[in-house]
Amino acid sequence: MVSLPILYSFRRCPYAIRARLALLHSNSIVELREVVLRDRPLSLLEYSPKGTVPVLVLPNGEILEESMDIMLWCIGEDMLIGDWQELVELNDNEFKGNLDRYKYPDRFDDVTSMEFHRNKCLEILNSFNQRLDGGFLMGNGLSIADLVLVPFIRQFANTDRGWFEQQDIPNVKRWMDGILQSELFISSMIKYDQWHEGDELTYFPN
Ligand SMILES: N[C@@H](CCC(=O)N[C@@H](CS)C(=O)NCC(=O)O)C(=O)O
Repeated sequence: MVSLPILYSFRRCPYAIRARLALLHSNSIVELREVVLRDRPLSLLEYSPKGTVPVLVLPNGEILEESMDIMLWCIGEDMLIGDWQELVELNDNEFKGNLDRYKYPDRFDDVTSMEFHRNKCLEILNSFNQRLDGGFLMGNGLSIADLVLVPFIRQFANTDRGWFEQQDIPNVKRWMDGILQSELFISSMIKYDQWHEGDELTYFPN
């Protein structure tokens, strides 16, 4: 029997979502271990003491403990187009930092105001709105940038849906809705029970 890579994942985590999107897009099959963050399995911490998800354990023993490493391990070269690295950098630092302060203002002691951080994110989305004229972040086809960013922009939109809907960023909304309604995204969000040591194998996709 061929052993599969093992993915430690958490359904709602935007980093895990982007890893699952890349795995699905590249037709990879993995063993899925659904993690509950407050009850992390010992084996996850043994493979990756930092304890974040996603983590991919390869059959050769190599451990990928960053979502971008998992994406780059599986995604096709044809998806690596344009200035995607700059967008990942912008998303993972400035956008995510402001998103967290907008969504969880009580968790930080450097929060100016919820509106301030929401507006910082909106400024970034305004710039995306222009580049989304062609339909996708890198023009007229899906690329790694779309898969990397969409889970975070979804989280931003869902923080206050009523407010988000009032914003004048039609291309962003069309782009996001198109991806969220795609079979790829829907398959990435299928629910799995929490994994426990000794459970039967669960495949992703199943
Ligand atoms: N840089 C990491 C970030 C992963 C991450 O922060 N995941 C969150 C869940 S969304 C997590 O595991 N948090 C638990 C913790 O930080 O202890 C990646 O890209 O994989």
